[in-house]
Amino acid sequence: MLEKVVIANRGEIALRILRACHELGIKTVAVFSEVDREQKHVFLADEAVCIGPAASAESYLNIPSVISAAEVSDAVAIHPGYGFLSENADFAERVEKSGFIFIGPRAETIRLMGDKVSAIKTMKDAGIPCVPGSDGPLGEDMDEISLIAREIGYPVIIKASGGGGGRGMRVVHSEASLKNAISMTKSEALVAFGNDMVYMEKFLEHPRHIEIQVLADEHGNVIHLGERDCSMQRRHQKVIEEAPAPGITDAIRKEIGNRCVEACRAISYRGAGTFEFLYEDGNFYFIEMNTRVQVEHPVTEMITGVDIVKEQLRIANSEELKIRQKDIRFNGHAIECRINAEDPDTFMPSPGTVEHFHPPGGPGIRVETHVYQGYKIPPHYDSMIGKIIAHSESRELALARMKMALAEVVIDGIKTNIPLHQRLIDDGSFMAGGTDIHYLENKLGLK
Ligand code: MV4
Repeated sequence: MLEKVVIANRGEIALRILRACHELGIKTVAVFSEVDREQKHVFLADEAVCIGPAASAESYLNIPSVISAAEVSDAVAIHPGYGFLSENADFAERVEKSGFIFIGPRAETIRLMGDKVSAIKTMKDAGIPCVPGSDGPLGEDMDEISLIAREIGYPVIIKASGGGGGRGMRVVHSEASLKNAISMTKSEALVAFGNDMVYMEKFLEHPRHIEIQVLADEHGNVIHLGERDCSMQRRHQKVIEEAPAPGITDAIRKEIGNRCVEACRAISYRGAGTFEFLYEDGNFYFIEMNTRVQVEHPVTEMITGVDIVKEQLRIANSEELKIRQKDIRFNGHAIECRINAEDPDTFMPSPGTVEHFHPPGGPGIRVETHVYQGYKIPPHYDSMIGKIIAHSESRELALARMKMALAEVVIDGIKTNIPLHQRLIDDGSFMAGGTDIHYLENKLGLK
């Protein structure tokens, strides 16, 4: 097995990775910023290295600092978690050039998927259904572009190739506003991503966000672990995720899952990955691929029994996947609520000291958090402080377990979004299942 791994992240995912490493007998090196010494995983790691000041740009995003931590600790590999450097192809490349294993796909795969035009082209060629669109970057010829838009039919959406996750997009409802929308998106993209390439897609008005989890080893073995529904979101921040997605039958799952597996084979994908789709009127439309472990991976783990982070570590150790597709069974239903240190009404961050903390428990309840009583949540990072996952044999029972878990939690000293989760878990439409990506924002707007 890998001897020693640097955990290049913080918070709940750093703790999650540490637990997986220790289960596999791997030594861990925590890296932390000056305000992060008191984190739970820093105490539990075999070694810990301070990599710089509180500002992410000078610590968790500082490539030389993170690589130095691997050098001084004699580690063999670096796990990037999610966010920060996890999808930075230059980081992956420099990790490997420095003689360490990057726990994730090859740098060229990350680069390919980071550029959305090349990601979509690659996936379309590999047999993945995509949104009708320009099939490549938009050029200079407005007559040609107008023609494409007319063929697709309005509304269309202009997206920056360097964007993703909701950054750099503009919906266009008519030909009159097309030219201006393109030039605005291009100039914003140039500033934000250093690249003004844009492309066009049909704008789907009421889709759900459904994603497929895959695992691939470097020997050509690939499996899918089914789908997650992540439609419950606000401003591109997911709030609740679940698996399986309501209404997705075994036959549909098999069809789209196998296509993702085939696409991974076609590009010699390695590691854990997620195909993001918009799902509307019974059809899947690929939009992006994530080349990292995701926040919501536990819902998939609960229904499949597969430990995705341990699989990432084994794959990075050049092992063959031991699990075959025919061995994967989808068992029951899992729901995850992301707990944020924020005002439940204004969504403003609420950092501070956790004065009292009582996590929920009982059958089918899993808590992923680095928070403990007395822990001081710093204001410098994302407000997500943990996740509650409820698993049961049916969606209805998983919801009932989540409702109890949310009632049990005590977190004093800071504000959290738990009251929002309590409203959502009791919302008639959410209880029925299958709400679209606009549901939460509409509900909050009507309030
Ligand atoms: C879309 C779309 C509708 N039609 N593309 C937003 C995030 C990025 N991953 C892609 N996004 C969207 N792309 C077409 N052709 C609607 C969205 C979208 C969205 C997608 C997933 C989850 C939440 C969303 C919220 C608003 C818009």
